[in-house]
Amino acid sequence: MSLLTPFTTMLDLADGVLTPQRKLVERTLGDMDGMYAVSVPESRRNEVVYRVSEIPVPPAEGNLLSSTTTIEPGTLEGEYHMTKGHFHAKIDRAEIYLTLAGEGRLVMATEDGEPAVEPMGRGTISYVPGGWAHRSVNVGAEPLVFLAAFPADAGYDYETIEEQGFPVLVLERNGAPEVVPNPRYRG
Ligand code: PAN
Ligand code: ZN
Repeated sequence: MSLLTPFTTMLDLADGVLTPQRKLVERTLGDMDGMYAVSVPESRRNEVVYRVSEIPVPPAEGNLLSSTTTIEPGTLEGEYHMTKGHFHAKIDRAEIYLTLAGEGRLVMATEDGEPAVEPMGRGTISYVPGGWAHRSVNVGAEPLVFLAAFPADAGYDYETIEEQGFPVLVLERNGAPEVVPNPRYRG
């Protein structure tokens, strides 16, 4: 068995920035066209919605992958800024989110279309069991920052969510978050 060398990363608890920064993915509203209830206007396509900084390790069984996500506050016509959301390619792989800053909702769904919504806030540890697609939503006025840890062989299945959506949406109604059925859900 070949061993990895132990290593350390610094995390800024307020904004999720990792030092050294190894792998950074930025998602704009344009990257997410078709995932919100309304289509993304040309004028907002380049707006960054969230950043994911990963601490890469080989995707082997037994390794642990970790990453921070920082979601900027805001909405697209009342639908809060959110991640794309995914099942894990190895669908039974679970995940833990530790929220560091901000206020959010963790929207989850099974393949059968059963929804679950859990609160995210500084100090919450969210457990995403295997078999549940997951998307995080920033419902606050500040960036939502969380650390994720999951098996390195989990992989990502984005296609299912791109095709079906989630069974519920988190919308801003009278300044507060409300969870409503997604009329466009095709599960
Ligand atoms: C997280 C997510 C991250 C971004 O690290 O990958 O929050 O969300 P999307 O991957 O859905 O764009 C995680 O759940 N990893 O498994
Ligand atoms: Zn995941």
